[in-house]
Amino acid sequence: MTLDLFGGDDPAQHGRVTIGPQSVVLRGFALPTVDALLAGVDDVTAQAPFRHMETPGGYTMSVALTNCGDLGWTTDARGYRYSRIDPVSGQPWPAMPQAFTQLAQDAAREAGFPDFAPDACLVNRYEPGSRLSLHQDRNERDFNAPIVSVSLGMPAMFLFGGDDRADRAARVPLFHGDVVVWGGVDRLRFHGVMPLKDLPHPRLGSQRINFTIRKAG
Ligand code: MD6
Ligand code: FE
Repeated sequence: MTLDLFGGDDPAQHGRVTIGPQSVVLRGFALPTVDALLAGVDDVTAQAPFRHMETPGGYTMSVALTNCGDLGWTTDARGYRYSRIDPVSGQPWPAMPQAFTQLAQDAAREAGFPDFAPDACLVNRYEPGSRLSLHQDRNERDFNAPIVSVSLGMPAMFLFGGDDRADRAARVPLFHGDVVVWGGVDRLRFHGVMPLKDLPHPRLGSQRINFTIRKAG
């Protein structure tokens, strides 16, 4: 067993880690298509650059984000919502790269969700110190669909809690190429990301990219 917990591409970490009744980490599942996924991220961010959004509570998020697909998640002083239009450009969000849709459907099937038809993808960029406080993803219309989450670049400590904010959260390290799928009874569990350490990744340097593929509409 390797102790290289933050090494990223170590095949010894590959496999399937069950984190809930309908939640699984697929270690390294995205590695075979990482070139296409990163090209997709470049395409998307060329059209809809990463930005730091404001929360309804008046904080600026430490995570920078953008979207692709028919619907994109946004937050501002008026609240959280999905919209078809990027409020920065006034244009529709960039199309979902085929590599994202394919990976999401493959991972969802692997996790027991065979008919996943995503229409939205939220792309997050973390720098050292960026964090995401405990939250539920509940702006989507249909909680029957799972969410597929892809991690690239620096490792992060993911917090996977319960249905109540106060429930104890498990700590799940996520590495370059890992894919998390959760849905069903786990769909509304609280979760977050601890402040990122600066452990530069050979390919992406001092950043972590996470994108979550969803059915929002
Ligand atoms: C992240 N992920 O990993 C943040 N939400 O950077 C999420 O907030 C998330 O990974 C819903 C489903 C899967 C996720
Ligand atoms: Fe989330």
